[in-house]
Amino acid sequence: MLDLFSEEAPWLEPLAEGAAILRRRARDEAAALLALVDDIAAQNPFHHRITPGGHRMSVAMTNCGDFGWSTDARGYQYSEYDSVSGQRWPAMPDRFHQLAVACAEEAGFPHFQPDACLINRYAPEAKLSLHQDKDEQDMRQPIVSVSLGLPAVFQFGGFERGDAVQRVLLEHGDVVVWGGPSRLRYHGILPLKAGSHPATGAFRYNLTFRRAFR
Ligand code: MD3
Ligand code: FE
Repeated sequence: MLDLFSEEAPWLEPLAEGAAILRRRARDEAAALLALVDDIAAQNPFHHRITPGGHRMSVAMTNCGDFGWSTDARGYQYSEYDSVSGQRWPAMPDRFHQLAVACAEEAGFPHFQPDACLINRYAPEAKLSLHQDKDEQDMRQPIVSVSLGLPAVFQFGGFERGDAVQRVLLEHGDVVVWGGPSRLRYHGILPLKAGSHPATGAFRYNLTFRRAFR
């Protein structure tokens, strides 16, 4: 019988070699994660960075952890200090670290110890153009991504910018783990469609856990 009120348990969806979606994996703890995002943003507000090419990013960012990722006129880098505030990044909450380690392990990466967490905030129309994440030292380490709030269409392609892309909808509580041969795939987010989510209102948040330095 069709049960409209069933709460499905999380499930693993293989995406490509080394990549998997843990559907709804973070849903039950989403409210706690979002409260921690608020604490972090109270210490280090979301900020639209300017790329080396002079473009203001439509995605607003902050970080937590020993290192934070940012971009400015100098390029793209991980650093201990935020160049905007001059301060260290807020500490990575234990709950964030534990979730990232558990999800990496469930996807087949048992030794992941993130030292950086980039937090992206998308308002309607915000997007992230196709790019590779290659500012980390050790490409054997995966990246763990947690999506919260409004859904977004994620694109992932191959190893060259012009390769064909696949589209996947990422929804509230979905976790994606990218490692192995998928670690250097091109990927991006299409412009966010306006909406209202009970947990995040007009926004989508994405946490990406990384190992920046060996
Ligand atoms: C595939 N963030 O911050 S998460 C980024 O939803 C980033 O905000 C997107 O791409 C977002 O760099 C996508 C999914 C993701 C994250 C890292 C990856 C996919 C990835 C690294 C390699 C390959
Ligand atoms: Fe990325």
